[in-house]
Amino acid sequence: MKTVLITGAAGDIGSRLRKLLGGVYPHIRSSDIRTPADLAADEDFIAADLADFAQVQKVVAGVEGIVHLGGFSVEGPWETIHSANIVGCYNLFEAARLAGVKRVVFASSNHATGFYPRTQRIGVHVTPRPDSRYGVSKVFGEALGALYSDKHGLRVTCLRIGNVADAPADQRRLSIWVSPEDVAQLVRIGLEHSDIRYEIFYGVSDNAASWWDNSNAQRFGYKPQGRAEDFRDDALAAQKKLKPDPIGARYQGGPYCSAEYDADRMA
Ligand code: 15L
Repeated sequence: MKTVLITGAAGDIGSRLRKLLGGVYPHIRSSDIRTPADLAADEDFIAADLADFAQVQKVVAGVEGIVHLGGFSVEGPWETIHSANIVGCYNLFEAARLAGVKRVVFASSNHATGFYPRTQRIGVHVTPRPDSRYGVSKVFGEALGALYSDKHGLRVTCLRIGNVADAPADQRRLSIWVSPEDVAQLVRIGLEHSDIRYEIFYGVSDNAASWWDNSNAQRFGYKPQGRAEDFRDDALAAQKKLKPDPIGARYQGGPYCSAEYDADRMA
């Protein structure tokens, strides 16, 4: 893997991965709709709007692998999600196919399955239960990845990312937190492991309170180093300062579930 493209390179995960993967692959190209604030003079950066197919084609030309973090990374209005995450994701996979790209690692999200209750441990083969328009767009991306893998031979890895941060920010994050280094490890498996065809992994560290069975990632050699438990006291102290969210507290997706929630009205 000589040339790897990182989309969404100006975002938090993109900025971390540009650094963590910088010494791993000979050439990292990065792209985003906006220029990263910390862009170094020697970085190969091409600005592009994912909703514009011609711009996406320029960005993917000549790369072997793509880490697709680009798009809208939280819940938003349908027009925004549609353009950045539905049209944008389609453009990315289609441009990759036309350019002969070999592998894509797609940043899916825990919000693809956010409406599973916290009392249920889930693996990667569960029916999607998205908790937001954003979560629906991640289910769409996972489905596109399967299509491009099965029909066109692209090797695709979908990472259902929990929450990437230096430390878990609250009680929910004690279950879903993933260290930046562990995300980089998962990305490398997606870009390098010879047996990858189409796989889904949870992007989560070695958390005692995890809701996810990540044995599929372990099968490919994933050995998470981060442990949310090490930050337990701080996370629980931060939780005490948050407004109670009884609906969010029931479900894995937390506030993404309680936002706009009115299902009880139908009961
Ligand atoms: C996500 O998918 C978001 O990109 C991130 O900003 C967090 O909201 C995270 O989920 C989370 O669930 O904490």
